[in-house]
Amino acid sequence: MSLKEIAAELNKFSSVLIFCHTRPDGDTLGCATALKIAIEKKGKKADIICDSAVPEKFGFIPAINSVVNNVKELSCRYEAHVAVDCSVEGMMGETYYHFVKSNNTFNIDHHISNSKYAKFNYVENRAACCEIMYEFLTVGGFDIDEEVSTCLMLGICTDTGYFIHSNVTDSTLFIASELLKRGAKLHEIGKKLFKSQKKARALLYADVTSKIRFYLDDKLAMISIMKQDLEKFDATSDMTEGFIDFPVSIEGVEVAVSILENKPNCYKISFRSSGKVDVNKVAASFGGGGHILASGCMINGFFEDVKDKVIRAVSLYL
Ligand SMILES: [Mn+2]
Repeated sequence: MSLKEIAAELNKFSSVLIFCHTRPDGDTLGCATALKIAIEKKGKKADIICDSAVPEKFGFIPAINSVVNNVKELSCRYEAHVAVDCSVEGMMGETYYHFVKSNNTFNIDHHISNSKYAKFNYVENRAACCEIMYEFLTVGGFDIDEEVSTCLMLGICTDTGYFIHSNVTDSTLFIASELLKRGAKLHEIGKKLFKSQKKARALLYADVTSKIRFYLDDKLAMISIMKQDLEKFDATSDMTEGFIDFPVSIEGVEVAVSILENKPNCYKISFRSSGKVDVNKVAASFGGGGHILASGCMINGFFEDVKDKVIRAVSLYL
């Protein structure tokens, strides 16, 4: 189905619940808030649900305070359920059990590994899901005002590392330009998200990067963040977003890996490739996925075993 046909399907409904992925980033939140505001402007009802708390740093984004974390907080039933930026059902966390309760499920995403779990699926390999959402709102006849533009710009900025990743295309810049024309707060996004951080994050970053390890002839650089590291600096796990950009920036490094302790013996692994290695395949070998240059998965086990498994998996693709 084309994006226009999917937009026409969604336009049939007057109440929509939007699902973000767990540990929400700027892209999933940007898509969700943009869609909510745009739907409400048509005089309809729209709400956003996300399994985990919204990081404080996104506080300046329009409608962000309306995101609920638990189905119990919802006041009504919704005719349609829309997942944004979720490549697989599991990315919605616990809220997935609620997602499937609707007969009208939508899946709008930009991960090539998307498992097409909804009734209406639109998946395209783009720099950010917010790029797709911009086109969705355009073909769906929604008003893209200043607030919506800022929300969409957020996802484009965060998923491209402020227009620096190799996923940036002419359409990324074209859409960013259109959003800027409509009043998107590009400078504020840059200042608040890329040029400012909490002291706890800075101290954690210094500590984590000082313990960087190299494997496979220095082609693999690895950082790890344990619960006790977070506690030491009074930091939260969402503060580690972007840490992996440092090891992957090192000359000669083909793959960077970040191992984040999620709970005892359960680790969230993030992969970044500097270009040659398809880390989507590496993550897929552990049941995860993502993009060619950025992917992730969860692995259970003791830290040393998890680390060894990751090194072995990466070595197969070097
Ligand atoms: Mn995304």
